[in-house]
Amino acid sequence: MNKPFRAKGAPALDRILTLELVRVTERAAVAAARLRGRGDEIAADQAAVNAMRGELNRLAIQGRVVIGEGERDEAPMLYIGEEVGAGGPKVDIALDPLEGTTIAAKNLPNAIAVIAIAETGTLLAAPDVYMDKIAIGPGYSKGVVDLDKSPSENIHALAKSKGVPVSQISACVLDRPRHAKLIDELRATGAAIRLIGDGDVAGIIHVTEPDVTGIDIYLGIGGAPEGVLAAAALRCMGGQMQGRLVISSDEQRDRANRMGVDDVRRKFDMADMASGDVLFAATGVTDGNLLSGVHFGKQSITTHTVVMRASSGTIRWIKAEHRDLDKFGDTP
Ligand code: VTB
Repeated sequence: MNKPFRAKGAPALDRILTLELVRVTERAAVAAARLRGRGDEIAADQAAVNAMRGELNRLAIQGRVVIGEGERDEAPMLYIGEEVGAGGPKVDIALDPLEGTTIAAKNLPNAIAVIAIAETGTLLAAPDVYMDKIAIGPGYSKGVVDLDKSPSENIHALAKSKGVPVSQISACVLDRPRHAKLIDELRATGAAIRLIGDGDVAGIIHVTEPDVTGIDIYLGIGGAPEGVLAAAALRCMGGQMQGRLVISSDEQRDRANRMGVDDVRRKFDMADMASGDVLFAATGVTDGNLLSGVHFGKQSITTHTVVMRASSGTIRWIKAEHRDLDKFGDTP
């Protein structure tokens, strides 16, 4: 396990917030889960956003959304730069009220509601462009895999370090045409590939528990905001991750520059994307490899959440049974 670290000189986030955060993702997950499997991504996402925003505004923080639902001129709720919270210590927030909108709409595994709360100025303000990512779990020596090495080199290095044949390594990759070459190269090594439809935050988290999830490494191009959320999770759980923006137009480069990324070719380490103390919470919307989804019973609703903190390295798995159904608003 990577040694958890406390940011130099800066006070760690109030630990009370750790448990408060659970309510925020629980609320978003329940709202999204009500619309699970209805084929309507927008409605499920909007329900999750509304619920998360309502609960965030009850938290004793003065929060600023750094990674959110979009940029201010698009006027979504929880836009980048939006101030949230009921007042309190200043924090930066990265969120995705429904990560995996398509998988939720199809009721497939691993849709989650996620949030990270960090010391101000410590999260990478990533523009909504693509990011090339690589991630492995804890227990490996630093640098065993690298974004600048070929997929084949990385798989062989990982297998050697794990002490298993390459055929026992399993990689997680987003199922996209842009990954055709990557998939061919990975297959040529003899490694297995888990192709996922969406949800690379969960995909990256899954590398931290290979014995449970069957995933050793995450590779490929997904959203940059999701990359920052995943980096925040890995800072808490241990492991290694690198990411590099994939810029495909001058407009994207300008946007990245405006958001403070001067060198758009920079290879970000997980600690560059989430550099200070950070709290992270995720609640399952649909059943997944590590988190169960929301279950609606006759008299209660059950949620499953992981909440963790980088400075202490504590990881809590919280199964909650909610009996006061009124708190979730309209009942199913
Ligand atoms: C991934 C995935 C997300 O976006 O980041 C993906 O984790 C990347 O974009 O759940 P494309 O869909 O264009 O490949 C999501 O699918 C949605 O935000």
